[in-house]
Order: sequence, then structure tokens, then C-alpha cells
Amino acid sequence: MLQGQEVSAAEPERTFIAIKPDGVQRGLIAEILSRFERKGYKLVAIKLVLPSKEFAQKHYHDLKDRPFFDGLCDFLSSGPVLAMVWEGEGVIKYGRKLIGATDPQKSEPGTIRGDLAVVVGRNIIHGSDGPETAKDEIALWFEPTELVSYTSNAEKWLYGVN
Ligand code: IDP
Ligand code: MG
Repeated sequence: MLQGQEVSAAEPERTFIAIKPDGVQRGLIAEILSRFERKGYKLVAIKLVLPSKEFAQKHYHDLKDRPFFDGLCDFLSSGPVLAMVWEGEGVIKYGRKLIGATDPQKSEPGTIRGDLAVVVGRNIIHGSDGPETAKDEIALWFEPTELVSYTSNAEKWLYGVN
């Protein structure tokens, strides 16, 4: 430990997860939420949003040169999206594991897309793909005051520390 420097607690790891309009319309909200919840991740923000096409373009800005970009943004703005922030050790990477591969045909059974979706254009859920994207996406979809920091009673049982 460096002398004379204050050691601050590490920031909790957080990721942005969204149930896309197809997942909301198909009544899969509870099913999807329960997979993150049962795993042991902590919900720190949640809201139902009707994104504009411009907002969808911002969210998917890194895909703007792909041929499916326009259709993708039309789709994301075609109905309510359930926007969430989940917290926990390894949640960014493991959240992607819970979600499965981009193309549901290539997603393993047991994953959200593997169990609940069929085609890539309707794969029901979004999850940040790394720490930088997670930070950017959380900031795009949520105001800082919408993120609720709290201690869950389950933490000592999940992590084995007091
Ligand atoms: P991800 O959602 O698994 O991170 P990305 O490559 O970031 O996948 O693509 C974002 C979204 O764009 C996908 O979830 C999917 O809905 C859509 N998408 C990706 N590739 C294709 C494609 O080849 N055709 C149609 N839609 C696609
Ligand atoms: Mg992505």
C-alpha cells in the first residue's frame, strides 16, 4: 500500500441491461429479471422508456456503418424498452454470458437468447459489452440520481464477507 494515500473502496461493477421492445411485448420481463436476480446480482435502477429513433441511434452509435443500423434503430424505438442497471462482481462479463450470443441460433440453451429468442434481429435483450460501454450506456439512459446505492441483505451470503 502506498504511504500517505487514501485508499478508497473500489467502485461497484455495474452494467446496463435493457429488455428490447420484443421482450417487453412478449411478456418476458419477469422471466429475464429473475435470471439476473436469482444469480445474485443487485438491481440498482429500472425504468420503462419509449426511446426516440434519435436516442436509439445514440445508443447504437458504434454500429452506424452496419447495413442493419437503420432497421435496428427503428426497432429499438418501436415500443417500450425496460432499461436497467445491475450491480455485482463480474456483472458486465457474466451478464453477457447469461444473455448468450448475439445470434440466438448460436446461443447455448440455458442462456436468455438461447432459451427465449430465435433470430438476431429480435434477440430480446441488450447488455453492455465492456466497462467503457457500460459506463457510457448507464450515463446515456439514466440520471445519476436514478441509480440507487444500497446494501442488500443477501450480500454477506453471496460474497461470504461481512
Ligand atoms: P449484442 O447485442 O450481442 O451486443 P451487437 O453486435 O452489439 O450485438 O449488435 C447490436 C444488435 O444489433 C444485436 O443485439 C442485434 O439485435 C442487432 N444485430 C446484430 N447483428 C445483426 C445482423 O446481422 N442483422 C440484424 N440485426 C443484427
Ligand atoms: Mg453490443
